[in-house]
Amino acid sequence: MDSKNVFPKGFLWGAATASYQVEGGIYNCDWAQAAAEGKVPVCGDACDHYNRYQEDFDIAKSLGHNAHRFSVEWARIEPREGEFDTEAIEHYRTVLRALHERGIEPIVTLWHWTLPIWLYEGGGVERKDFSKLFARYASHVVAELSDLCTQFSTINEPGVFVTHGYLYGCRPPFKGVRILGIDIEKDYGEKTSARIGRFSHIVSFFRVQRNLIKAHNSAYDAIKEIAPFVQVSVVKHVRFFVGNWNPFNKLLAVVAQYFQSGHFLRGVVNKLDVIGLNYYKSTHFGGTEVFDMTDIGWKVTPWEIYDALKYLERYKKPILITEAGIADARDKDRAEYIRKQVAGVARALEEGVDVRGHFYWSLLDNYEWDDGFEMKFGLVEINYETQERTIRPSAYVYKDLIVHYSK
Ligand code: IFM
Repeated sequence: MDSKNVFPKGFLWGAATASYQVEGGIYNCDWAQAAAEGKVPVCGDACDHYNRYQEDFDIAKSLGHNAHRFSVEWARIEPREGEFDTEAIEHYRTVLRALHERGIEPIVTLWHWTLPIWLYEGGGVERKDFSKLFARYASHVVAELSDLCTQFSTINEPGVFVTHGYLYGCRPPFKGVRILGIDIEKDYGEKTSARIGRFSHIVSFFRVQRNLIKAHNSAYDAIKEIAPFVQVSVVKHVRFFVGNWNPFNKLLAVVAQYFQSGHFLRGVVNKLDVIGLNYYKSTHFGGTEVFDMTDIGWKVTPWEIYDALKYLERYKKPILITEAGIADARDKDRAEYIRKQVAGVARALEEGVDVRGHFYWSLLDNYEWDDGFEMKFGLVEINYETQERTIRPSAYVYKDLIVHYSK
């Protein structure tokens, strides 16, 4: 390990989760409905984190984490349009207190993809008034929680939400795009028969893209009006694109980077205190290099988190790495992956990039959306039959890095 410590004092170290993927018992959202209709895998009890969060936070603390990112579930908080559930809010207040009791700083994501049924059936993100509905929900949550948490992210990975739901059509609302009889699909194959491929869905795709930008901006204003002291971020998945020596490939990389990340960020950059970076993969145009693959089929290039951070530097905002991780059921590559990833972050810090925290995805194995429970991203393995938690060896490697860099 490098002896020079470039990580600033107060750097946040931890892991992330998302409500639907870990809590269990959520049946009034679009994904639960899609599962009941056989369109996506059933989530059911997931990791039962809704009831076992104390045990899970004890584990996080034992692993040296001083911060934790999680999301609150819109369907629990606003189960009917305009009706806010006080018990759900009280639950999340208890969760926040449990983190504070362990000296763990929380960061809350307001919306990590799942929509309450009333909203989904009423048109979802395509609705004209989506941004108003989201801003009302976001400001309600912040009003209720901001005495216990001062870091809120509005939307998780807006780009992934819109491409999977409205281009590939493998996730709710399954609106795939078909052009001249050809389906635009996810690069590793379509997994659902629920997909409806139509040319007209291209209109929905652009409408949702626009509405997500509007929703973030409206939520930012609504939050700042009631709690100007909180830090508001958006969580952006940045896929790093690189072209080889060929000028055409270089140009392709610039254009792809703009459409994958730049377009959305340009739309929200004036209403952002912090940028959340989710980094998982890169695309090499024209390269011949062969890379190892993770269980989910993504190239193993953890060091390129450095390039993603350098790319985000242009927005001149502090950056939190809100997710970065590997699907690795046998835990054979995770330790090395984390080491290289953290080295990439250190390199960016050394060059002056303002990185404030690093959250590994994920604390626990969990429901990986249309891939169900097969993919294992967790520092902690979950036995879904017994709900037994087992800390993976790589989690201790992450702990050693945290201890080393927190000195
Ligand atoms: O599990 C997801 C998470 O919900 C959003 N970011 C990527 C993760 C791994 O695919």
